[in-house]
Amino acid sequence: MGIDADPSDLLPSAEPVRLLDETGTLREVDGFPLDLKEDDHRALYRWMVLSRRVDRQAINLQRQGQLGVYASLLGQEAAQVGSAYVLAEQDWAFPSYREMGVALVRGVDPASTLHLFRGTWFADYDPHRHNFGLPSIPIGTQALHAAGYAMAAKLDGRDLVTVAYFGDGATSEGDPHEAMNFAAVYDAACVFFVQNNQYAISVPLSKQTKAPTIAHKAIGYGMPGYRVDGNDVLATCAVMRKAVDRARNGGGPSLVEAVTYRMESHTTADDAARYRTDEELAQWRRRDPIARFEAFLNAEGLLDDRLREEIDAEAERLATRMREAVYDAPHGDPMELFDHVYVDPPARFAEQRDLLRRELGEGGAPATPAGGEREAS
Ligand SMILES: Cc1ncc(C[n+]2csc(CCOP(=O)(O)OP(=O)(O)O)c2C)c(N)n1
Repeated sequence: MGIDADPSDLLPSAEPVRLLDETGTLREVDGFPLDLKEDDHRALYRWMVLSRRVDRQAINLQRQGQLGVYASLLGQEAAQVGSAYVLAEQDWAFPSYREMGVALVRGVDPASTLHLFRGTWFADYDPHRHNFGLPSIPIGTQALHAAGYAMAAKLDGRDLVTVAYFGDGATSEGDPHEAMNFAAVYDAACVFFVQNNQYAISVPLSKQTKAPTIAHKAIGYGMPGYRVDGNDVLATCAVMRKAVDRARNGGGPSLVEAVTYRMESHTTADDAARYRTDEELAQWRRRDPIARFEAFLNAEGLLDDRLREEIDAEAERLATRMREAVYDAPHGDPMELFDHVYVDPPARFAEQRDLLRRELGEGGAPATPAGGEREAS
């Protein structure tokens, strides 16, 4: 930003950018042009339907005892697909644990993301093949990865943009703050994409921040903040296109707040009925991102029964592959927990490894821990 620039240019619009109203009618907005062809519309629809199906499959696998836990994206399909769709092949996405839709668009086999949730292995895909980072469970840490990667890419003269995906709750943590500050100071080609799904587990947004909106925080870092209707896939594409182009052209980072809603519980281990009302849920159900886009496609004559059937059949094939890959997948050797952690393990680390080895016993099955031997944790 030049010294004469008006800081208020960094502020988000009063209302989230929205191109499709709740009935699916398109109204273009100045400053956020759509550069999508008919095939792009069909592709966006396809990715959203596939995302919803693989998400449902993952929940079912957890309910069948095949996954330890799973974090659903239901309701966030437009935010995830729209934001990932505008990325170029060389760009990088750094996800949290909720980004199955982004994974799909980056070409990651959804089955391979599930080993994390089963506990068989961290992940079964090569991040460098898809430019899609490993899921971060510690909240917000991936923002640092995205900022650092973009800073390093700039030093190396590589043309790429990184996107950090995190939630509204993560904005209360230190890591996203440090990431946004450094990215801005170093003009890193990084977009911070916040899916504001209204809750951090049971903590509502009102208890998360006193800022008028999450996007307003951007001005504090000296970067533009955009606010978009995250249940509108076209608006998400248009806003992300602006932020990504800006980063690619050397304009530095931006913060994009996609206003959306998590329709499921936080994870399969949570019961959202304890802190949300039926009225609130019904209100957001009316803003369903797929139904809204489908209404638009129908009105434009871009969707027919044949295409719908093709996409549904592809979704079923994906779901079948997920079941086959995950069902009763063998667990690895628990001792691997200690591999690749230290070059020179400290003594305490070696003691813990020996303790686990003793607990597992000869056959690999966990032995009953001997009371005196277990360390307090
Ligand atoms: C560093 C850290 N602190 C706390 C947690 C526990 N935790 C798991 S999910 C979560 C809420 C995250 O909410 P948000 O960032 O809004 O993302 P969402 O899950 O809604 O997508 C918390 C606090 C954690 N995983 N990592």
